[in-house]
Amino acid sequence: MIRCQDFVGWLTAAGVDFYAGVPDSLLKPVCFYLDDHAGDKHVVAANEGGAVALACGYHLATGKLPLVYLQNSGQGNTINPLLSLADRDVYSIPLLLLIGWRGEPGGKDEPQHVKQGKVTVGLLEAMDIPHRVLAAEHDAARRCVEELLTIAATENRPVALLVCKGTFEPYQPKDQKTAGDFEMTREQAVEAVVEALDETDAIVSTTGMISRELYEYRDRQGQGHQREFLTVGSMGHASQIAMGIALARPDRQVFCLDGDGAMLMHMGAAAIVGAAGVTNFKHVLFNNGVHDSVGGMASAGLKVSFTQIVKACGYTEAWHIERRVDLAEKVAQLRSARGPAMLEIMVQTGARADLGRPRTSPIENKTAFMEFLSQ
Ligand SMILES: Cc1ncc(C[n+]2csc(CCOP(=O)(O)OP(=O)(O)O)c2C)c(N)n1
Repeated sequence: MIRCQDFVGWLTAAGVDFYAGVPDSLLKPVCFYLDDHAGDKHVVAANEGGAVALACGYHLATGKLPLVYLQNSGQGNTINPLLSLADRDVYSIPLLLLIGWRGEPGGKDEPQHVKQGKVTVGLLEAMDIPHRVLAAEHDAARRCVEELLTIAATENRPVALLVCKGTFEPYQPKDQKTAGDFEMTREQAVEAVVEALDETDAIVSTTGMISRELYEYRDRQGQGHQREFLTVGSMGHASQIAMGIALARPDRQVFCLDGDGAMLMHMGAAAIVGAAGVTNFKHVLFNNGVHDSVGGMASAGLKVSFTQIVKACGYTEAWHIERRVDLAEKVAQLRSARGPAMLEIMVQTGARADLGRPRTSPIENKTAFMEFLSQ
């Protein structure tokens, strides 16, 4: 395994001093290390395409070679700026992509990672991006990094390092940046919201632990999983899925259970929901100020006012609550409001250590959900 300190040391020696990305569980030690050591030269971006653009901007201003980190789920978000901005046929900008390789062929992973894992290398090849798998052994890893950085710098082009599970040694962050000191856990809030809904209400839940907590809640209640669509991949798109459903079924209340990291990832969606005035669209945002599902790296969630943003986008109502006693009443108000409307619930970071994962397949989930919607 490689120590983050060594890895970042090799980068620093080659002149890399700017880092942007979206957190990933395989890259957790590096993300936290950068947070502790890179100061304002480390930006957690809204999405991976934004991270590439930030890196390009840094290069334009300094001539230096920046690093962009991401989970391979975000590879799609990078494709446009990689091909139409950084590519040698356009502005020819050198940068190093550090990609956590979920769904690596031969290993076992969640369904949303399987296809992406298979095509990760093929996509890099199609984009003509030189790449290596980062070796887990110190000297070999240093050579990988140095070789790629030399290619990037001499040929002025993006290059990529693929990171397999267990490549980096765990890193203990200096201070556990628990974002806020809130009363409710996310799981308690998810349960209380879902409990207060009607049997005909449809739910679209976001990527990560919110969906996992919802799934377990239904299991415990013996209620089946037909009432919710779990957005297991496609981070940031839950609200547009919910809007599509809400437009097609104006007779049903449609609830999007979102996370702050996911909402920030494609925040333009709020403008589209608000401008369209989708009255049966109800947005519940569980804001813990971090990307909890991949390890708890900070998002900008506590630094922006989601309620003001969505109101400015045309939502009719937007409430913000922190206390458990306010929850039931506000969910009832949200349910009866003429939307689009939002309830933002501030929650603690972290989850139960024994939180499970859906055992039904995505296609089973889709089939049951479509059947539920057709009734
Ligand atoms: C495009 C994309 N980038 C990154 C990821 C990895 N990922 C999965 S969940 C998650 C964090 C979600 O954070 P948030 O929406 O705030 O919810 P929380 O986990 O804090 O409840 C990330 C970064 C992904 N699945 N897809």
